[in-house]
Amino acid sequence: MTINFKNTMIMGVLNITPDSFSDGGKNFNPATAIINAQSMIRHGANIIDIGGESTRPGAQAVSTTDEINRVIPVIEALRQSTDVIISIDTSKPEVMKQAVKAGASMINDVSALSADGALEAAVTLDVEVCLMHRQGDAKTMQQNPTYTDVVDDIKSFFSERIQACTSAGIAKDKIILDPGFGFGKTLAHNLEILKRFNEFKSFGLPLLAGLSRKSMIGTLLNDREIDSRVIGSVTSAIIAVQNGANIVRVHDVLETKDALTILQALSGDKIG
Ligand code: YH5
Repeated sequence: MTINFKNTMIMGVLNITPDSFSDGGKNFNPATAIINAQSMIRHGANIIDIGGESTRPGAQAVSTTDEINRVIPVIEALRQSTDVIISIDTSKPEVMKQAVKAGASMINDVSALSADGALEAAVTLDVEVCLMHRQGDAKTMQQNPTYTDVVDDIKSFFSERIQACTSAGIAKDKIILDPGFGFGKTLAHNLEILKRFNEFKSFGLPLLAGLSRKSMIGTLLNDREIDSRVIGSVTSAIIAVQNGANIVRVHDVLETKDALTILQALSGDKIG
């Protein structure tokens, strides 16, 4: 399968961690992870985003070796059994290299290739890269996020990172942009980003939206617990697509696919 941004794509989340707060570490065993990935593919996922490090505030940092040992067997097994696009969710250059060697064709980096050696790794690997915006680091980002204008500030960040990538030798048409819902943003910031999502279209690049199960949905639904945020998550994904998102990163693939199918019937857009 190849990436075709004319169609809306579903990216299914596969966390290979013992402590993920969105899915409770259910994929820590590689065999279970593969079964869950195959089920997301059956349900309509076009991309599987595989991550071995939790972004949870205060989560244990994971060593490069541990991260590699978690994700590589799953990438290899999926590569052998499916033609789905495999995305590696990491900020570490060595993990990017091993993952692409094992069959990944996309890098999803919540730190937008800012680690030492990450830009260089992405140039050599010549795969799609998703640049996500984040204010602050995992520990501090929710303490007091501040912006002059949240959308304009994120657009300035995108300009700077696109420039850094293209100067390093990454082809512009390999870049995907993501404003990073929940990463150093208040509820008001997240809502403004969702409402004005279309403004990120000005770069002429594909846009990714990750809202699934996040705190903003829990807060809007009166502190709803994580596994009862499905309808809120699907609704948010649909709004993001209507406002210009090309890829939605979700935990609940079947439900999101159904909603996108209804939207497609109205708009004539293709899905997948
Ligand atoms: C994203 O938006 N997000 S990991 C907290 C939750 C539920 C889910 C409190 N990686 C993104 O999914 N990569 C993550 O409940 C991402 N864009 C991209 N590109 C956070 C997450 C989550 C956090």
